Formats: sequence, structure tokens, C-alpha cells
Amino acid sequence: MKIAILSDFHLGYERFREDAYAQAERALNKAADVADALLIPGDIFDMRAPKPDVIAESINLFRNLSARKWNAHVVDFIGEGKHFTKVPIVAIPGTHERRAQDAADPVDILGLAGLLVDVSNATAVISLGNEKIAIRGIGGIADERFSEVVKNENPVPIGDAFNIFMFHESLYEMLPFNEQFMRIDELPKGFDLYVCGHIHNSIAAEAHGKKLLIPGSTVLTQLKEGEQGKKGFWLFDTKTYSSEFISIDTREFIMKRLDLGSVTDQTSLVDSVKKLVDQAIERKDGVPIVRIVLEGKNMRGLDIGLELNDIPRRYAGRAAVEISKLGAGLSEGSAKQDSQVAFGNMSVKDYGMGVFLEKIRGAGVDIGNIGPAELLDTLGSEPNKEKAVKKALDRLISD
Ligand SMILES: [Mn+2]
Repeated sequence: MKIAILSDFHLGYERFREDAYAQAERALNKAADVADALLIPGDIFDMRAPKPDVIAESINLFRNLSARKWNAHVVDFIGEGKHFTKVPIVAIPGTHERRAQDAADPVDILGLAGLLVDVSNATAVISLGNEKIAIRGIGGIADERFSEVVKNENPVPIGDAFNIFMFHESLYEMLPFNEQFMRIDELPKGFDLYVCGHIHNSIAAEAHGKKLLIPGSTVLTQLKEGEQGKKGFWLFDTKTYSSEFISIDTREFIMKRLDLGSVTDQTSLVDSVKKLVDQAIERKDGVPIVRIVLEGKNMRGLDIGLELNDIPRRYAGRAAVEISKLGAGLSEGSAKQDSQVAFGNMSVKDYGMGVFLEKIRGAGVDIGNIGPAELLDTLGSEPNKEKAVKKALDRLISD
């Protein structure tokens, strides 16, 4: 059976809203052309409560896919929930869609509408001819809880099928900056293939001697150096145990660095930035995204703000220019500005989580097994403040 693995569409992502939709559609259609089944390991949506027009977009996408002729079908479903379609499109919610336990997330909505099969805490069996594949999923959860959930759930392969474990988490081997991230060898054993979302560049690795495939996102979200690579999906063939990365057309992203130490005055700063942007967009189609990172010490006290702010406007229609001053010595040691610069490169959610963790640590509270992310989620799951606090306390005590 040929299986396409595609992930992290981030539908509704404000910054590149049209790209998110167009590139997801391109990837899904191309995947449906060549594969018998589609696996989507999370972050179909960019948020846990997408606006109705984003939900409408997603329904359009998946209804068109469902209307195609599929030879493979979902024939069995074991575990939490139900399946409402036989169309072989199987997904889990990611961290962006994650809500408190028992609350419906937007992937649930697509599952209930019969547009895909949601396998968070379940196994779906897909059959084609006399071949069966079984996909066991665990939806995206807080990183610090994943090892524990895997231990408790103890996902096991089923007999008489090619078994796939699908999840959406940070893995320490790929993101070695948090000790709490899952190690690859902690993944459940005995599966024939491991499929993971969450990480936004495509990776082929190994877990327990089997392939671990991470497709990466179909849209740019972080503007990091690693995102300059091609976007697309993995096509895996169970017959030959081989995989191939199939790329899609996407808006181009080019990142360039400028050493402030080499810049002598205001005019040469502006000229240098423009020169880098011009080089980046030379012979490029469409409107590429260009990020210029200013590095090194600003020894001459150049006023970086004003004149550079005008550059993105000058390139309107030709390039989406972002000039990042992170680590560029703007603050020259001022702690207040440092924290603002750091915040500038962080999502509001991550920043909020940092503040929340700091407060918890400061209060000397042991929150046990529940994990700060789950706790924050529970607190945010109720519009009524008193109810939210009661719910969070209940969880703390029961955990
Ligand atoms: Mn993602």
C-alpha cells in the first residue's frame, strides 16, 4: 500500500493565511493522486478554536478529497471515539489544536462530519486487497506529559497488519534543548513505521530499527534557517519499505545575514540590506519571503530602527521582507530591551507559558503529574473564572 504522510498545514495561520490554504490543498491533492491512504499527524489548524471561515476552508478541502474514488477503505476502528467514514484519511490533533481533556477540538469536528478518521487514542485499520495497515494514534499533548501518557496507554501493534504509530511531539534528538522532550528509544516498540508531526522541517530518521518519518509543515511559520528547504510530504510504500519525499510548489523563503560590524554608517546600512534583498529575489518567481538577520555588535551606535522600517514597504508586491534585529546588539546590555527582543521571536503562547511557569516556581507549588501546559489549558477551557479554577483544582487533586 502507498501511504502519504503530510502534516502541519496550519490552516488559519494569520500571517500567511492564503499560503496555508493553497499549499495544504496542493499537498493533499498531489498526495491523493499518488497514495492509497493519507496520514496527517497533527496541526491541520493553527488554533484550537478556528473561526467559522477557517472551518469552512477545511471542510472544502476534505470534502473534495472524500469525493474522490478511493480503493483502500477504513474497515475497523478500535479505541476511543468512532469513525464516520470509510475514506482512508486518518489524522490526529496536534499541539495547536489541543484542548483540555474531554473538550472537542477542531479535528474532532472533521471526524464527526465524516471527513477524516480521528485516531487520537485509537487505532484505525485500512484495507486494500488482502493488505491491511493499522494506524495507532496519540494526539499532541504537552511535552512533559508524553512519556507518561505513552507508558499509561501502552500502544501495542495489532496482529495481521502493517502497524504504524502516529504522534505529534517534540523529540529530543531533533530538538536537544529541553530534557523533558521524549527520546526516540522511549517510543512504543513493535511498530513497523513511526510517523510524527510538530517539527516543521522534513526528516527521515530511525526508531527501534524502523523508519521514523516527519514530513514538516506545508507552510512557513517560523522563518528559521531550516525552513528554506522544500516543503511537501513523504510517500511510503509498504511493499518495498521505501520512502520518497515529494515536494510541492510553495512561496520561497530566503534568509540572509548581515554583520553590523562591517557597516560604517547609516547609508551603508540601508544599502547593504537592500543589496541583500535584491540578491535574494533575483530571478525568483512570485513574491518570496526574505528575512534579513542583523548580527554582531552595533559598535557605531547606528540608529537601526527608522530607515530600515521603510524597506519592507519599498519591496511591497515584490518580496515580503522581514528584518530581524535579534542578537544584533540593539540593546547593548539593557535587560529591559533584552527581554523585549527575546519576546519578539517567541509566540505569545510560549511567552505566557514562561510567565506561568515562573509564577508557579516562585510560589513553590508542586503541581505533580498534571504538567503546567495541561494546567494552563484547563484554566483556559472555561469562560467562567470560578468554574475554571474549580476544574483545575479537581484535576490537580485527581492527578
Ligand atoms: Mn505545527
